[in-house]
Amino acid sequence: MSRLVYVLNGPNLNLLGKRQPEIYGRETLADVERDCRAIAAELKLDIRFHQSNREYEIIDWIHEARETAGGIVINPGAFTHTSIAILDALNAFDGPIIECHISNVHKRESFRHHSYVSQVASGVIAGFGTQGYQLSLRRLARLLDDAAAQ
Ligand code: CA2
Repeated sequence: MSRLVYVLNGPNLNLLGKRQPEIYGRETLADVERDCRAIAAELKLDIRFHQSNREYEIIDWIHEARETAGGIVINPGAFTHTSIAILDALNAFDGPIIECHISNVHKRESFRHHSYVSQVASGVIAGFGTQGYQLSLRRLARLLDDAAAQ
């Protein structure tokens, strides 16, 4: 199985570290990408790291991942709670998917408590801050290792 992993980020995550630090922390998305690349090197994963405010772009990256990648880490942002289209795209992906949220969505407004993505995710992480991305990559590496050993 491919050790290429897509790390996908949804709307407004480009603002990370620039607003609402009490919820999302002070790290920017560039910091998150740097940390992901460092841990990916340790785990011998290759990563493609993307962010978009456009639903179709995220869907296109998921379709691309179908052809090339072994796994996906996705923080769909607010699309988590609204997008059947992203769910459908993820349903067509064969490898493990980790859903990652910076904040603890369950401690927040009730509209953040439901995720369309969770039903296709191997695992969900929320409330670990931006460290959640590193933990997601660790889990994905383990799942890819286990699948390779089967
Ligand atoms: O906790 C998360 O990671 C979320 O996916 C973030 C989304 C939110 O809609 C989800 O319910 C939970 C929002 C991302 C917005 O990111 C910002 C970062 C800094 C300033 C403003 C927005």
